[in-house]
Amino acid sequence: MSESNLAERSNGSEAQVSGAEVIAQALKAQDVNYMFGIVGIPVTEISLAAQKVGIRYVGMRNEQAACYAASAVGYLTGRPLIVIGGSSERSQETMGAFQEFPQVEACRLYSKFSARPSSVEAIPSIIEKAVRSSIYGRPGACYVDIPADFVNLQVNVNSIKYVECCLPPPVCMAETSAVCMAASLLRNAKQPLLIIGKGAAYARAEHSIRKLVEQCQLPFLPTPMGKGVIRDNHPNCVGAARSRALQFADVIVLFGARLNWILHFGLPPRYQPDVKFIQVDICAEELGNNVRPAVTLLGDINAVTQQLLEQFDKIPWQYPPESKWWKNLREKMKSNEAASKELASQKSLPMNYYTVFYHVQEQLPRDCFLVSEGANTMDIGRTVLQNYLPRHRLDAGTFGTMGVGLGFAIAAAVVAKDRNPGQRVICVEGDSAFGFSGMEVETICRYNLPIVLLVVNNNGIYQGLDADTWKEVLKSGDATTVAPPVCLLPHSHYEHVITAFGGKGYFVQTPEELQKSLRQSLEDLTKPSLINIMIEPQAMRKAQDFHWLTSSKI
Ligand SMILES: Cc1ncc(C[n+]2csc(CCOP(=O)(O)OP(=O)(O)O)c2C)c(N)n1
Ligand SMILES: [Mg+2]
Repeated sequence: MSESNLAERSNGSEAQVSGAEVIAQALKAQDVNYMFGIVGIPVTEISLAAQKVGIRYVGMRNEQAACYAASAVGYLTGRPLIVIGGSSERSQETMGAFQEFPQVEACRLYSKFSARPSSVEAIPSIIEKAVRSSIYGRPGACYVDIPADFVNLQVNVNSIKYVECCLPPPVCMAETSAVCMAASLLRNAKQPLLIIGKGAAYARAEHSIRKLVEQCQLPFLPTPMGKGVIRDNHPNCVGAARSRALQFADVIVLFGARLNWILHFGLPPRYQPDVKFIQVDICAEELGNNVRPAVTLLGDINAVTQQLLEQFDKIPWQYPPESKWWKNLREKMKSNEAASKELASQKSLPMNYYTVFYHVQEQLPRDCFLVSEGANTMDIGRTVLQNYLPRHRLDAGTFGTMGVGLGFAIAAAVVAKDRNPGQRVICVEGDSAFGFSGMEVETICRYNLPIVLLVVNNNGIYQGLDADTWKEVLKSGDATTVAPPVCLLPHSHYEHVITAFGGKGYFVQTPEELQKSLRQSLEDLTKPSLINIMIEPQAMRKAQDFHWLTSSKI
């Protein structure tokens, strides 16, 4: 309902408003503009009311995918995830009501704030608190529980007090003495390295970090979601020599990057035992995890980077571009890039991962959103596919959660449609990863979203079998006993999933077919496409300097 409608209906003191309308209006007041979900009793009216106040409602096929989509919108717009859950009626509590479950308690572990309003009148302030909690400090999800009987409860319109939109998160800066110490450590570093994490992307620190990199001529390495904060093809990006850079750096600045498994916990043998970390983070509890940092800079990453820049403005300093460290990194980048190119140029069929990604990279629009999930598909894709803009890469992230891809792609497409019509979303999926949320293809077609889905199909999880070997294996016994658990059905025609809903599907087996189908998909602005790319079922990653940290990938 628009505000003028609300005003009209509120003329008489008898005017009523429903709980659903209060929820919608309260969300709108907090500048929440997108809602993803699935309707059913008791939440259908909430989605209708949301549409009436101008919130875009995207009906998904699974709540999990809806949550992934909403979390991606949060990352892209700075308005994180609020989960609104319909729960059982208050009067039936403990009686075994329809879908009765301790939802508030269950969500508490996984969210920054989890609450059930005590009355319809309490909804606006609870929603304001949920939104505020989700964006202040380290961002995170919040849960608001709505008893079923609230949704259609009519209350006097004058009894509702909407809460003004919460203020943007306050910007906090690091201690000056710590900033001076960090600058001095960097000036004295022999082999410095900046690591740019997702926190830097979220903090929109791209301009200040790029300035620091260029002014001081420092090498930088993005984490998977930090890719694009500074473009991957920037001359100071040492992504192609990642292991070398981590292993030999003597001073490392972490910009919103956690020392978790993705960064090998900051420990030897992946790092020097005496490496000095300068940790820049908005979350105090993060500081000192796994390694005792040399300096901690607690604050907003953009503001803290500007503090560092002030130091280098006062007494200019540049890391020598002709240093041994730069030479060492450049050599390693060159040899790694040559090894990938060699794999990419292999002409044998079925194609390998590198061949596929090199052809995709050639046609990738520079401003596209790149979404990716899978194991080899995501890991190898990340090394070849370039990001040029901040917050334009969405992948399975720290948890490595399979199933996020289509929800992320839908979110990016919905945001792109609003902000930047014509912008495309390229969603690179392993065949297993695609299966987790495959039915969201219907959602993509229903809203006619500008998404090109690429399914990199090796017939399995990490690897699979070719059709003949699969047949042979099945001869030896029942499939549940003899089929390797990593295998999926060989030669699956995933492209039919999209043609079922009116999208365009392609089945490709050669580089030429891939090039052509990708060109056609990108040219076709009328409908979404899915390209099912058959690759060698046993194709693997090129040899790594270090084994994967986990003991086994199988
Ligand atoms: C929710 C969830 N379930 C299971 C896994 C375990 N897992 C890791 S990667 C992966 C799929 C990898 O296969 P695919 O997507 O086909 O990529 P490939 O390595 O074959 O290229 C699975 C199931 C996970 N990470 N997340
Ligand atoms: Mg696979």
